[in-house]
Amino acid sequence: MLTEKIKSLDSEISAIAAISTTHEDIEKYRIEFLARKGKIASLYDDLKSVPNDQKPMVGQQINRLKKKAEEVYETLKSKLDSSTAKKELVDLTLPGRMLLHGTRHPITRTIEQMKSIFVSMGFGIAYGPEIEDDYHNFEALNFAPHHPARDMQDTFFIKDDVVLRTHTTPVQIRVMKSQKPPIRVIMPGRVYRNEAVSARSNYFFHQVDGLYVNENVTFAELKGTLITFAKNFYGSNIKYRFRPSYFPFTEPSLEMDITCFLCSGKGCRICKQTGWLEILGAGMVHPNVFRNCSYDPEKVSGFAFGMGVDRISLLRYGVDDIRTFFENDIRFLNQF
Ligand code: 2NM
Repeated sequence: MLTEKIKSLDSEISAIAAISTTHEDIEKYRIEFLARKGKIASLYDDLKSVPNDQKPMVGQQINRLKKKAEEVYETLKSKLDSSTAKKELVDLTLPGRMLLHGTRHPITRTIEQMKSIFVSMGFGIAYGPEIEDDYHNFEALNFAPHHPARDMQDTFFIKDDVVLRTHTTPVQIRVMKSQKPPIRVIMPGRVYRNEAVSARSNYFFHQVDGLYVNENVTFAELKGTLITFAKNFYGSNIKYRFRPSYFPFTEPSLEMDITCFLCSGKGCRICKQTGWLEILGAGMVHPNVFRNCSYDPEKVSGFAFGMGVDRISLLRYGVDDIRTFFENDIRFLNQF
């Protein structure tokens, strides 16, 4: 009789084990089977009425059942624990994670705008090395052997005849030596000069240099190109003027000013009360430069120009210290 009861409790436990999942189910099971007045405990009471010669055998059956009932309880509990632990891995009440967005650097933005204007006029884009030899940085560009720009004070030397480029113009030499006219190309890039660092100047800065070489390129075409650029970049309502200037690699040479876009030409601190801002230098490519690139200056002519990017970016974005461009403080960069 008792053996029957043990067997039926056994299958009852198996059945309950298969369907109990919640904390309440498991607690109900514990009370029903394992508590002090539960079904297993009552089996031990029943054992008292079993004939003595059968007691050891039935006693063992009850012990086995008790052990199984306890194991089922532990298993159910640990399943429940691990499933709630898994759920807690995703805490839906947590606030979302902040993603740090990058933004385009103001210097990059200025360069990209310059590039897109020149590209729309048919210029291509070229890049060259920041470590240059004396030949490309100076000699081929018609700098005299003892030109002051070659001085230690202005130039970072890596070796006697290897420098950090002081302008992007040497890239022009590389382009002319590797291509045939017509050439229409601009070169954006970083350049280095051994200067005292201050709010207005840094020991590295950025330049966009341009070159057009073809047959019969005229000074008027140079001016037209620069005016088109300036009106696109600064606004069609600006006024401009050209002043004669000097560069070793161009003859004649000029500098271009536009009306100060901060005071509209009235005169302010930025334009030093002149009403004008200098924005670029340019000129007709010097015959010596053509000869150095094995071009015949009797057959081709060309114009070239160069402009700084950093000072213009300071003015356009109203930044008062050039060094903040290169600290890469995300709070500064996120303002653009
Ligand atoms: C400037 C001003 C004037 C220039 C000259 C050349 C080259 F290589 F073709 F001769 N490229 N860029 C040039 C001319 C650059 O920067 C202020």
